[in-house]
Amino acid sequence: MINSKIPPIPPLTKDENASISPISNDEFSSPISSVGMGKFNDQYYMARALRLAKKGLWSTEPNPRTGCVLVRDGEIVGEGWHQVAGEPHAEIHALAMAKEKAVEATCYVTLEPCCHHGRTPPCTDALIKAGVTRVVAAITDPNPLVSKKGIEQLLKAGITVDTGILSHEAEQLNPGFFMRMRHKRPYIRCKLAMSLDGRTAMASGESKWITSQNARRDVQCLRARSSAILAGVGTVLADDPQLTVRENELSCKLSLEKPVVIKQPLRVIIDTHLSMPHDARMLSLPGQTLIFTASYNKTIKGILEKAGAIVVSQPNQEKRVDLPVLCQILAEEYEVNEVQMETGANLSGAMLSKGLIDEIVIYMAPVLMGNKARGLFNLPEIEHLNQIIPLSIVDIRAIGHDWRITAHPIYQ
Ligand code: AOF
Ligand code: ZN
Repeated sequence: MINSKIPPIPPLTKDENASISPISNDEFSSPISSVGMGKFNDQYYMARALRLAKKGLWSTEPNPRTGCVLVRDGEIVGEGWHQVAGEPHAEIHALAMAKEKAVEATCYVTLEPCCHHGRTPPCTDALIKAGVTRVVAAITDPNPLVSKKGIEQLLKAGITVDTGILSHEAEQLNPGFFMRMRHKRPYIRCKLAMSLDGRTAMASGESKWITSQNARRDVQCLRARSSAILAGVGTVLADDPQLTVRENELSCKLSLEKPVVIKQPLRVIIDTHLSMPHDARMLSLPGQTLIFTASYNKTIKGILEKAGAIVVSQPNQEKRVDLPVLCQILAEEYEVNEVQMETGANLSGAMLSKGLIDEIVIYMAPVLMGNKARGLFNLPEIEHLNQIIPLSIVDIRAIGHDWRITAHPIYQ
């Protein structure tokens, strides 16, 4: 029986669900453990821990979204989720709820418990001290400070540890954290709006409002889960965009338990020649703007820095911004997990041809723009069919009158 004192997790709303990266068809492919088979098995409790973890979609970065459920004698005695970096981890919330009932309980947690002193003390110590006898972790932590060491500590303390339950889902919930820890770069999602005939802007560059307001509200949710938004200076010069998350425009509910000021994603502008206007609207908005340039012009750099921007000169041999290095800097110096690209066809094409785009989210509006209009990705190097980039489509759904297609490029 589930303890009636534990409030049920409210189901995700349709919109909340839609803004979470789709889970593939093999959602329930992880093995079911022979331990804990009864009315509710390990998978059941881990699925619940994952649902709790999803509540942290908007707020935990740079930390991973993590959930925890404590079960004793078939009864849920505590549960929690990591809400904000610097605050207690999921296990600590669950232990606080369970109090003495944590003794001899099983802890279901979506990530290997940490064993290091970061912004908070180690969860392994807290679990050992509380008398938990079994830990089921969906997946090992890719953070080298923790990886497998958390499990080792628990085993040393005589705790039974099982892993591999819904591990795929636990990783999918944290694509940026896993990418940053494993490959020292963020997970990059490229958002595009296009007509039914695959055009994204008129020949003049005019491109505002191809899709409906519903789609734009959905984009706000993707922004809200991102650590950074990437755009080219051309977009700044044409539209003077804000590139912010605006709470009143979100179609999803942020599942925060207390009122907090929304953390604005870092705004990253690629600006080869430093043509960013010093009075660009985003420079006076909450949040930070980071300009990557190939220029070393100290005077303009000084003006932009005075206007509030951080300017990083990072040219490659062709005197353009070095995109792979930019990604590495975002991960290593700014702890950026997920990047949302909102760029034109040139930058989108350049990022794609360097294999730097992990996910493409296309909003397709029921309009035709004609063949003079611009395409999605400028890829001049593609001339033959054997060079085309295949996509694996993982989700298609209607967003108002538009369609949203989510796909992963398959780089050969
Ligand atoms: C857990 N449970 O809920 C989370 C974990 O600076 P700190 O103390 O917040 O530690 C951050 C690291 O802890 C993070 O990089 C990741 O390795 C782990 N996250 N671990 O046991 C949690 N969020
Ligand atoms: Zn921890």
